[in-house]
Order: sequence, then structure tokens, then C-alpha cells
Amino acid sequence: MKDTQPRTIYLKDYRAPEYLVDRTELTFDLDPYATLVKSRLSVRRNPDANGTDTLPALWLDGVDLELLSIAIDGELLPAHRYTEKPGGLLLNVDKSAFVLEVQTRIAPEANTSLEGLYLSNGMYCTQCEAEGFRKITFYPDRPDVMSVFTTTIVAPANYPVLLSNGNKIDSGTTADGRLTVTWEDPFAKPSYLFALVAGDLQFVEDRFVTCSGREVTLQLYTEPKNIGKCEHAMTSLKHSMKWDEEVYGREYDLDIFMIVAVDHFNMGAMENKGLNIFNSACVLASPETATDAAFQRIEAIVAHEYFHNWSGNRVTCRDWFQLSLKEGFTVFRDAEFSADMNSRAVKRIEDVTVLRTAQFAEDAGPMAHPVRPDSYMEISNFYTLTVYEKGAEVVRMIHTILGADGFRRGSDLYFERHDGQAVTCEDFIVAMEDANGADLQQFRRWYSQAGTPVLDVEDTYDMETQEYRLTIRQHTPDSPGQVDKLPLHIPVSIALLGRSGSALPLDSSGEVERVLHVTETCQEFVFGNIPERPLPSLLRGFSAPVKLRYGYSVEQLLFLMRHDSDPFNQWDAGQRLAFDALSSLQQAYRNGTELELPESLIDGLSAVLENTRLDPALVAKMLALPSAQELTEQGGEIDAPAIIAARNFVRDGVAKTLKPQFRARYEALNVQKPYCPTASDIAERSLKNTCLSYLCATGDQEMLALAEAQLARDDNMTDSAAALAALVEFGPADKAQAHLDAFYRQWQQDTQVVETWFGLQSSSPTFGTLDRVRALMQHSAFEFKNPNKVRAVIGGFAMRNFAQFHAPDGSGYAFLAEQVIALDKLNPQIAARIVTPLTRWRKYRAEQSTQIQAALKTVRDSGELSRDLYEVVSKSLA
Ligand code: 0A1
Ligand code: ZN
Repeated sequence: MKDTQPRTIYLKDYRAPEYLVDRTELTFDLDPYATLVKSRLSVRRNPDANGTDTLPALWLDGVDLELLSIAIDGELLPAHRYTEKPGGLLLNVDKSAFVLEVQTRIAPEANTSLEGLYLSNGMYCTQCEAEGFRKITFYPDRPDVMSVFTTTIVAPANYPVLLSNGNKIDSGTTADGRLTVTWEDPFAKPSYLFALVAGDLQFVEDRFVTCSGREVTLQLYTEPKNIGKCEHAMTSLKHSMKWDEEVYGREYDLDIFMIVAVDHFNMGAMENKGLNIFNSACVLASPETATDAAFQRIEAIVAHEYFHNWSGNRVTCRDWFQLSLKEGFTVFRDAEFSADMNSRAVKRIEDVTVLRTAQFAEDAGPMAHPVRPDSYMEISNFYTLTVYEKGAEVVRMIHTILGADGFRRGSDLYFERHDGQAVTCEDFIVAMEDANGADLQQFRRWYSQAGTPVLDVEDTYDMETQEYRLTIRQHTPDSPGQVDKLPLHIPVSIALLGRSGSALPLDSSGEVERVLHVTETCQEFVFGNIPERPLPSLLRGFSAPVKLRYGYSVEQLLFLMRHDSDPFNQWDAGQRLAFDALSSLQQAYRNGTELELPESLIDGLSAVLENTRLDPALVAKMLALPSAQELTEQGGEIDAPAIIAARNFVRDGVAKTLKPQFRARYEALNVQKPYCPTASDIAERSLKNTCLSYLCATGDQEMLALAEAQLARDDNMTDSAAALAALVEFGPADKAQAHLDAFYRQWQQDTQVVETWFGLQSSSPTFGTLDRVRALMQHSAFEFKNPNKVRAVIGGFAMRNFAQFHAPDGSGYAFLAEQVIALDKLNPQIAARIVTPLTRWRKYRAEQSTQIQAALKTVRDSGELSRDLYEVVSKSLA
């Protein structure tokens, strides 16, 4: 642990910057160990800073930089005029406007943190969000300092592609034969949106004509071996550009838009102005190498980064506490885009599953924070599911409250009012209010209160008066540093189903669905003229990120599964049925009583499986049992062995009982046709492979042979990976190993497939033992410095292999602690993320809890931790 604790930064301490930088001119002379960075900044006093008449010192952030020289207005600054401090440089200033020139040296090759300028497979690239620019040069590295950037790159001739933000304004060759290119970005931007790429890259090119008739060049750059994997991303980009024009009226603003794929990247992608940089896994795809899930993920991430051009770049954040301003809004935008491009219901189910599994856990854990946090030690730790996904739910609720037209009026006003500014979440809400004459005063609490609200719903029906009453109580549990929370404004969408299964009219207009505005701790809603006792369909489409409790009986859930016109609630009814059954079975397992198959669940699933009128993608979702991770969210102490026993018991029982139906649907869907990532084909493959997985779970030789045949057919990665996963999980280990070896031989040249291959093994509850995971880490294709490989092998084991990670001897926990300690020396951001499973120790039953806590203490006591890891570990043990 550190001798001095990292400093906590508070939102309440925000002060406007003392100085602004109107122009930033950068020159990079690239070298792996000694890149020379020259900056020339036009600095002036900020008229809006609330300082005094005397000129304050100028603070420039800087980390891991070798300072070579500083000059003001062409005069070298003597040493007494500045002080180098941890994290930056303090300059004595005697003018209110001046040109500051700074020269620094950096070593991209030694940069394993993947923040700032670094090398990935010999390619130079940058990652500056949130605070990476300070690893490039001394600078006021904060988002409210916006500047017009000009960037010159000088590099040896074996780096023919030299890219930065904006438009290329010059290029040539130096006297000593090196290449040089200059880029200018006309839009003022914060340093976190700066980007530079240099390498021996190839590109594919296309064009897009905007709604006002401007032609934009689109380029996608990769290492030469991946040039055949760009088409899908390019198509996704064009779809995104069109969608943003049609749905939000947002037009692209530069003449060129570039995307670059890099193999070493901490996150999914980055929205640098005009030059998006992507993790290769989030942009490269071909039918032979990428699964349907990867195709859809790529489409969503390409859209997300593109949409940031307005929600993030043209209008950016004032400070990092406002991160959800750009992320929550942009995730909402990309989710709606994906819903429009694919199955809306399935997209919603997938998003809500992530939210309930991982975000709810975060919101109930030691790192819980509001969508707009009040404080942080390390901002990289706050790129969270709460800021992104819950933030998107908050924006979705505004959309629900204002309606589609009102929301569009609000977003138009927001973009118009704040174009070119760095603003706050409050500015976003005010724009929404002003454009609609709406009052979102109480709604604002969603931004400041952490924790997942719980809604308890009860109902009564009076046959005499034909009145139906819903009573809704809300409560948000305490979270670290926040107690006694105030009631929120929660939009709860409902319908009332009659005996026939159709929704009853709620008023004389015939309206059958209504949004209830829950604003009080306890509130009653009365519906008149309801001719029969209805069954409520509550929180339709998951209209708010809450836990809803209503005492549905098994029969009522079966009824909703069959009749609810809201596909989300149809699915959710099945999930509730499974949750309830699995929870009773866990109890029986603990009591040592015999486990009995829940007949009603089997009946429900059987009906779903035979329903050929339902979208096959929805059927596949309805057939899937809640994952072990989802089951940990049931409340009460987590008992890992009981969860695993109960879930395996039900899965095997469903597989055996419904085997003929699974077989029939599998056969019907197992037709050979050319691969196409269209929504309908994806839907069919997802149901086919769900059936295959259940069939293989029976362990029958004949069923495993179906998977072998599918694997041998080898005509698309979705089917191959699903077949291989089933064989690895349910087949004999020696055969599984043989299939895995053959698969590796076939795909060893393809980085993305090898990552899939790693992940499939480490996350397999049967095959992915700790010994095998350790062996994978010795494999020649494993690279500890590559976050994708680490996420596939170590993350696959610790985050997606519930059974093996929670081995009763605690070995999984000790292993993760060991890896986290090693990773922290190389890449603190990744270490602080991958430690997450250990931070949940309080939720587990006694023995496991002690083991997990002990592993976390090993990390704490291992020596000096990065600020990233220190924050997570210390808050988790507090
Ligand atoms: N703004 C990007 C995500 C991102 C955030 C941080 C990064 O490095 C620490 C990298 C990317 C997005 O939302 O896509
Ligand atoms: Zn984003």
C-alpha cells in the first residue's frame, strides 16, 4: 500500500480553469524510446475564472515525461520560474496572454499502461481519455479547456500512414528521408479527444453524402492481414451516419472520418475527433471468423463512437463528474439505433440482462456511486456500468416522460444551445425542460442518488365498483456515503390483462398502456370501469431501472408468458418463474432434501419451444435459464455451490424432458444457406444453437454427434463456436481437447478467433479448471500485455466461469489476486477492473466470504499499488 494515500477529488471543488488554450500546435518526432514532442500553446487568462487581479500560476498536468525545455514568447524559462511536482508543472506567469513552448521526450515502447502514446504491434497509437494526454506533453489536461489543434508527425519511411484529427493540410519528406504530415482540426476540442496513429497500415475507403449534400470520405485502417475484415464496420458506419441524420438531425462535420483498428486497447473504442481508434475485436469481422454476437457488437460500437461526434465532441463534458452526460446519452442513442437495425425486443432483453446482472451488483457494492459521481480518486475507475448503462436508462426515462417528439425538441435545443461548449448533466436536463415546458426537478435525483430502487406493488379489485387499485411503494437502499434517500420520479409503464389475455381499455379513449408517474414513497393509482379482475403487466419494456416486486403466482406468470403483448414482459415472466424455481431448489440443496423438477417451468418452456409464431430470437431468450451470475442478484447470501447445483439440475431436467422438442426445432432450423448477419438469420441461428446446447447437455452420444457435424461443416463462426462450446462443456474432456487443438490449428493466424478460443475454454464450467487456465497462460498466443488476451483468459475464468472460480478450496480467488498484483505493474486500468469479483466478498456465505476477503487483503498488502487499484481495493475493504 502507498505511504501517502491518493487524493480524493470532489465535484463540489470544481473551479473554472485559470487559463485557456486557444491554439495547440504539436510536433511529434516518432521513436520507440525517444519520441520528441514539441508543443506550442497560445495561452490566455480565462475571463470567466473567478480569480483575483494578480496572475495565478499556470498548472500543467504531466506524467512520465522528460522535460527538455520551456519557453514563453520565445524566451527560455529559467528554472526558478517553474516547479516540477508529482503529476505536473507549476509555472509562474507574468502576462495574461502568451505563447508557451514546451519540449518533452517520451518512450512509447515502455508504455504498457496503454494511456498516452504507445506501440501496438509496432504501430504508434494514442489513448487520451480520460487523462492520457498528460503522458504525451505538459498541458491543462481537463475537458473544459478546448483548443484548436494542429499536429505534425515526423516518422521513418517505414511508417507510411501518419494520422491525426481533422483534415490533412500538408505532407512531404524531410531532408533525411523521413515522412512528415500535418493535420488540422478546425473544431476546438479538449485534449482527451486528441489522437495520433502511425504505422504500416492498409485501408478500405468509401464515401457518404450527408443530408446537405456534402461528400465525406470514410476510411478504415488496419494491419494488412486484417484488410478483409472491414466491410461490416464500414456498412455499420454508413447506417449510423444516416440514422443520426434521420432520428436526431445530426450531420457529420469534417471532410473525412477515419477508424483505426489496434490490437492493444484498454476499452472497446474511442471517439477521437475524426479519428476513432478501435480495439480490433470491436471492429474487425468476417462471416468465417466472427460470431453473430460480434457482428452486432461491432455495429453498436461503431454507432456509439460515431454518435459521440455530437454527444461528446461537439458538446462535451465540463469535468469528469459529468461523464454520463456524454456516455449515458450516447449509449441510449446506440441502443435505439441497434433496436431499429435488429430485433427491438431482443436488444432490450440483452441490455436489461447486463443491467440486472452487473450494474445492479455494482450499485449494491462497495464502489456504488451515482450516475454523476460526487468524488473519485482515479477517474478511469468511473467508466462504469452505472455511468454508461444506468446513465442510458436515465436518459431513456426522460424519453418516456417527454415522449419521442418532446425528447427530440429537447435534444435539438441542447445541441443548439451548447454547440462548442463543455457542459454539465444539469445543462442537459434544463434543455429538456426548456424545450418542453416540463418540470424534471424531482427527476434530477436519478443523477445524484446511488443504489437500485425497489418497488413493491400490491393491488386490489372491487367487483362492485369495478375499481382496480395499484399501490406502489418505493425505497432505495443505503449505499456507501449515502443514506435515507429521497423518493424518485419513476415512470412505470403498465397494462391490465383480462381473462382472454388481451389488454383492457384503461379509459374511454381505448388506451391500453399507460405510464404511471411514481413520485411518492407510497402512492395509489385507481382505474375505473374495469369489468373483471385484471392481471397487471408491470414495468413494461423495463421502463425504469428498478427491482419490481409483485406476488405473481406460478399460474399468473405462465399466463403472462403466453399472453403479454409486451415481449419484454413475456420474457421477464419466464425469468421470474425460473428465478423462483431455482431459489426453492437452492434452499432444498442446502437442506439436503431431494431436488424435484419444477413442472410448471417445464410446461412454460415447452409451450415457448413449440410456439412457431414467436420471433425465434425471443424464443431463444425465453429458453435460456438465468445465468449463475444473474442468480447471485436474487438477494440474500450468495451460496455458490447451491446456485450451481440448482441451475445444473434444472438445465439437465429441461434438456432431458424436452429433448424431442429441442431436436425437432434444431432439425427444422439446421438448414444450409449462405451466411448473412441479418436479424432474421441471426434469430434462427440463436434458437438453433440454444437447442443444440440443451441437446448436448443430455450427454447423449447422438446429440454430441450433432454438434460435431455442425463444427465440421465450418461455414460460419456462430455455428462453429456454438458447437465447439457445447462439445467442450458437455463432451468428454479428451475429445474436447482434440476439437480445441484442431480449431486452434485452423485459426491460429487470426487474433480475434484465438481470443474466442481462449475465452471459450477459460469460461467453461466443466473444462475451464484452474490448471487449464494456468496452462493457457503459458500458451504461445497468450500475451500478458494485451488486455484482450487477459480479459479472455483471466476475465473468462474470474468473471464468466462461476463454477470453477468459486471452487470450494478458494484457489480461484488466490489465483485472481496473484494475477491482479502482476497486472497492476503493467496496466493499472486493467488490474482495477479485473479485481471486481473479489470486491463482492461481503455478499457470499461465511467460508467463501472469508476466502475472497483474504485474497483481496493479499492484493492490498502486496506493496505499492497504482492509484486505480488502490481506490478499488481500499473502498472494498473499508
Ligand atoms: N469514451 C469511450 C470509452 C473509453 C474510455 C476510456 C478509455 O481509456 C481509459 C478508452 C475508451 C467510449 O465511450 O467509447
Ligand atoms: Zn462512449
